[in-house]
Amino acid sequence: MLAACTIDSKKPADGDGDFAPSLPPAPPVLRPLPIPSVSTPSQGVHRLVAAVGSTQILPDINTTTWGFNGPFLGPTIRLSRGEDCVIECENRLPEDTAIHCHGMLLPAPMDGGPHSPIRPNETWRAEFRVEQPAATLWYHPHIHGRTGVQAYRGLAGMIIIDDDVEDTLDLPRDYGVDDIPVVIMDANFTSDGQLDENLDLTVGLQGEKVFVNGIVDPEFQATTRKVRFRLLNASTMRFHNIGFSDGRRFYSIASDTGLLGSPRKVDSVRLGPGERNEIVVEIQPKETVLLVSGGFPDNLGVPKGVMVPDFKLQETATLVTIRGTTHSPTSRHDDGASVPAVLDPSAAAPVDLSEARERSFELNTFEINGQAMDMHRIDFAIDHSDPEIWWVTNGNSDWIHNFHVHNCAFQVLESSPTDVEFDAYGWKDTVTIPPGVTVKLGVLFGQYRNRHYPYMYHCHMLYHEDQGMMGQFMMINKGESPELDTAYTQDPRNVRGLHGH
Ligand SMILES: [Cu+2]
Repeated sequence: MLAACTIDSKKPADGDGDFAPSLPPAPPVLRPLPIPSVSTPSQGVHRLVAAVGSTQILPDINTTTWGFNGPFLGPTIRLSRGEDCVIECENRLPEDTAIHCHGMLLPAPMDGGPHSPIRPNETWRAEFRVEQPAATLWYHPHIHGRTGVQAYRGLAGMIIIDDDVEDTLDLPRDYGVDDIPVVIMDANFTSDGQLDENLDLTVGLQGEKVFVNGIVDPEFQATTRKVRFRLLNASTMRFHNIGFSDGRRFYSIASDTGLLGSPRKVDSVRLGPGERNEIVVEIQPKETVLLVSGGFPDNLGVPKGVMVPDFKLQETATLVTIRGTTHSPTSRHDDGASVPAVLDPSAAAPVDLSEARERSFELNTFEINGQAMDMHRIDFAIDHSDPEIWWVTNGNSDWIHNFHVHNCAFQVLESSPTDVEFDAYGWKDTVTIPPGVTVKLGVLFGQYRNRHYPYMYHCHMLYHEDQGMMGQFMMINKGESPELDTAYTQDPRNVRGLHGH
């Protein structure tokens, strides 16, 4: 049995009051925070249609974007543990896509990775049983080489899993009222208000404008004192250090793949691309406070002057202006911002890794263990049902990477050597790895077997992933050997620019 997480000893104490962002001026025009609709299954099927549309990310400017069931982003898919679910996605885009449920434990053919392309005018179907705890997950494209630009254009949506443990806790859960999805993205705009897709060869598609649920400068009217925000960093490359304009403390209650064992009182949470965190904060009647991306005082370990301007690690942005109203009693959660002292006890239980197989991964721009992604190469196969220990090293001395593994949940057991703070609490599927740092992960996998379809592990900075920073593993039965039966090659004729060129 391993000792409990040792990472805490290297970090400042929780909520130590050092979150003090210098903020940009107050936004001039505020619009109500859009709340993505909740998908209603039709005859048991959650149906997504990916298509080109037009939306006003910036006020009064129509921008051509991509979305599911609408011009930008997609509906929130709400699922319950134990449920048999069906998700269908129709591709009305001018090029191939693929839809991956990020953080979901499911059979490899349902994983929606690069081997499950959806050709234009085709529909792809995923069927699986939800077999994991309550969590905030999301769905996004995963077509090899085009994931970054497709996500940048707006293809992303939230998935909320409910379960009996979460349901018994006194937490805000009235969707759109006191339980608020916060999908954070960024983009650059051309002079005529279109998405600027000029690729920066250092940082890919990373934007000056940061926006939430599809618009810049949103305003949220809090009608209860206790509000839960489900934070999703859906940026393709940008890291966010998220807190409040007055440095107030709040509770972090969940990480990527589920509730924490107990809440953490903090003044900021750090999210790399793809990561999630659920927070609960108290909002006073009639007050105004900003949810902000506050920048990283420690540059996430990136040496000053090297990549700092490019990665925007020092830049701040207002995410949401929050106003407390007079608190009409619309919710039972009107008793201040206390949260249960115990959330999910099983999340805190140590995992027996005494028999765990160990693997090592070294990340270097843009390779993993010295190899770039090859759709035809299976990097390794797992033929047992035990947890594994993965040692993941960022071999770059001045680049960050953000490591993600499909069909699993992991704990960050140790990290070395660093004084850099990054969010490594609870059960995760994606972890920031600062330059030169090694993390030790205790990994639990979904237990489906398939010798024809792989799962992916990759850097979730989507430009890095698209450049080949990805590998493939299979979950197979003992004695089997992997045999990829798809030799999917993207048809270059299907890859077009946003505006048809
Ligand atoms: Cu990377």
